Amino acid sequence: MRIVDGKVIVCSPGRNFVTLKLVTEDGVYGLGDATLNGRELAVASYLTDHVIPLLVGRDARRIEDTWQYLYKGAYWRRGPVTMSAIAAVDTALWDIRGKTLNAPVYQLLGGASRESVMVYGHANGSTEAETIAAVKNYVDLGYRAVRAQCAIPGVQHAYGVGRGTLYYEPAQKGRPLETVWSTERYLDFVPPLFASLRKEFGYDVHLLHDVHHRLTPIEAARLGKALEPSRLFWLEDPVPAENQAAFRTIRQHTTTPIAVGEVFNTIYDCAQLIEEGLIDYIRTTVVHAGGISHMKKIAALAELHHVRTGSHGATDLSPVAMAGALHFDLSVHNFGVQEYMRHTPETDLVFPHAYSFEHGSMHPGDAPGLGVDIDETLAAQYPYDPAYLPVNRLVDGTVHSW
Ligand code: GCO
Ligand code: MG
Repeated sequence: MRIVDGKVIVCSPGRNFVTLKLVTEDGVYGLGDATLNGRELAVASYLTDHVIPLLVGRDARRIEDTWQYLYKGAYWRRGPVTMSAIAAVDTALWDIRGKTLNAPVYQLLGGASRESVMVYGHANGSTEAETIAAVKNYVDLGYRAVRAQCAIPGVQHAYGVGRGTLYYEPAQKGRPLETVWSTERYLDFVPPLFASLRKEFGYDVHLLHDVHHRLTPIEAARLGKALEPSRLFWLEDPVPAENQAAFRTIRQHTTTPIAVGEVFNTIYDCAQLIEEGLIDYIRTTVVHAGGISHMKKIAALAELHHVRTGSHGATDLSPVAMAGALHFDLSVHNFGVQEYMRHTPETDLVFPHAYSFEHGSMHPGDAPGLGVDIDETLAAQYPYDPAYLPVNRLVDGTVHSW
């Protein structure tokens, strides 16, 4: 079963998405998400100019061999652009395999390890009262896990403040928005916020929080400790993870569970954190971490060390990535939770899909392959619309992690 054609579809139904479509000689096609927020066209070019020409003529069934061929064969390794491109190819090949065998992808990955996968939604507010109301909205929708973020008084554009109720979108047109950050104000504000949320909702709902890479290890340790009475499901990206040994400091001081990995690309980015038991949840995704094949390896390493998965699932991951994530989540034994930020109705129309949400959980559906398609005619009505993620500065103007 030879691959005869491949193309990259870039569209913007509410936000930008890059989708790879691979076609075989039998006319079966598979899809892969290759969206890298704010750097979309770099991956599109990597695929169109360098990868698709190598795929034409290859056997679509040789998924692992193709992965290794693209990874080792490029000589230059890792990085978000390379790994998102490889991920798209890998995901598209799993889609083709499932369609050919008339089976949903999760059945090819070992079958379901659970009935459905718990997801968490994003509750954002510009005041504590608004965040409480946003959490209530998710609880009313049936969610059993909710991430809570709030604007910080005196901090302009603090991370996580939404635009609209269900569709949080930080990328914007034109030059990047410049946000301002104060660690002092943040550290004073967050523990009482979660105390209020627990007072309001009790302990039956899982609460999560994303620090978005902004603290030092000792600051993160202090926050984790202060949040212990609120029993978070996880504290996400407390510090930037380039220096993984730094997580030892956090671990020595707090039992608040730690989640890291949405910006990781390979198992090598995860190894130290997992092997030293420095984290509890690994957040890599099929789109940015080498596809379903590579995610299986990360999950297997994590399973050895009691680390569970908690894949990134923001709106900048297309429904194709969401479907891939759900097949993965349903099948791996050490699944923890899946992030689920709803796509806009425009996006859902461009990418019709079989996955569904019920009672705070999702299921990928039983359509053959990934169970997601792209309406190319409709996609063509939404041309690429350049947008950037914000850039963050400290109060004195120093550039800080966003
Ligand atoms: C999350 C994330 C996102 C990212 C976004 C960047 O936990 O969902 O941190 O909201 O900021 O994916 O493109
Ligand atoms: Mg995050």
